[in-house]
Amino acid sequence: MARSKIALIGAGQIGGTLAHLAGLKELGDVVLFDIADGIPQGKGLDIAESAPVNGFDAKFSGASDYAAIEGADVVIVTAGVPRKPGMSRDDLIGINLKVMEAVGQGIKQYAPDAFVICITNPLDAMVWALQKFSGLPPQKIVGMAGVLDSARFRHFLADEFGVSVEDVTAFVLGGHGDDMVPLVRYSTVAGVPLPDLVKLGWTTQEKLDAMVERTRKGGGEIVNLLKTGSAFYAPAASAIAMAESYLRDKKRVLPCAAHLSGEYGIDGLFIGVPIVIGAGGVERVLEVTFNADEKAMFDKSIASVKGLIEACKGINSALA
Ligand code: A3D
Repeated sequence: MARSKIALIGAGQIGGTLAHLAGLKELGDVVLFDIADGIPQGKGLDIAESAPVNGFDAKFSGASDYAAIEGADVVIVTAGVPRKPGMSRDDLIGINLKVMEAVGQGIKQYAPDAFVICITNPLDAMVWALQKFSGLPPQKIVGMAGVLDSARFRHFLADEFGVSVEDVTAFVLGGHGDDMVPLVRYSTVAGVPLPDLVKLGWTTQEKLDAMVERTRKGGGEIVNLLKTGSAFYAPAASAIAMAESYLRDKKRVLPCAAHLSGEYGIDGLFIGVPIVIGAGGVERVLEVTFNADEKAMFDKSIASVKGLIEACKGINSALA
């Protein structure tokens, strides 16, 4: 069987890390695409030269012409600009919306059958716009945010409890903004929900609340430390987990920004919810029930996403 083809649109910090991880996991041959000529070619060659040492077989190439992504099975989009200290994700909307238009046209022309994972911020609006520009079926395009936000929460929890990250599950839903919704009731250590662990004295409610808040601001914490860009190792690892679930038909249940058609009472938006990713793309949306507090947080997050969509429509009349 021929190797899968993975196209990475954007060969910056996340794009380069994605290429390296795709190689280490032997997910397929990788094409890096970027408008900055030389960067995708250079990173591709550098990673190819690491393959003999790490013992993986895959081809890596760099390009600045969309024809190179032709026939890709998976496309992961990081093209655009990241935030700098003092910026919110929403400040990126004007520049990155234009980038999504170009990327959408490239995908439409050369990789209309791909499973597309968007990472560019502001995530929930950019994946919505990319679906419109590319014309992809909604079940073949998702946004990466929930896996990352949940991983941040899992890291904080595992650290607090002194247990393996493997035994901590967490769900962070809603939009990928500071009002994202970490669902404490649905997050567990080996199946034991966090509220029960508070009762057992494993942590206090105050500490748990602080970890929830740190998760919400997790992206900003890294931006403030790096000063020149945003997180890239954990975002890349998260998108690779999603790509792997599609390419290997693993049917993992992952929180992702998926197109909703009535689920959660939402129609036509991409919102972070648990989905099953398999060979069919988004194969199923898992609808969890919310209590009143969770519903209020979710609704607030949805309102923010709707505001961003309206802003996109205001910038580009083709989206209205
Ligand atoms: P960076 O290292 O700047 O890479 C972006 C790359 O995109 C650069 O190499 C640019 O040359 C390239 N680029 C710009 N315009 C185009 C274009 N029209 N076509 C092709 N390539 C282009 O950024 P990064 O990799 O750190 O981050 C990429 C994006 O991911 C940013 O928008 C971040 O805000 C976003 N991000 C999202 C998350 C989520 O959890 C959703 C997390 C971290 C970063």
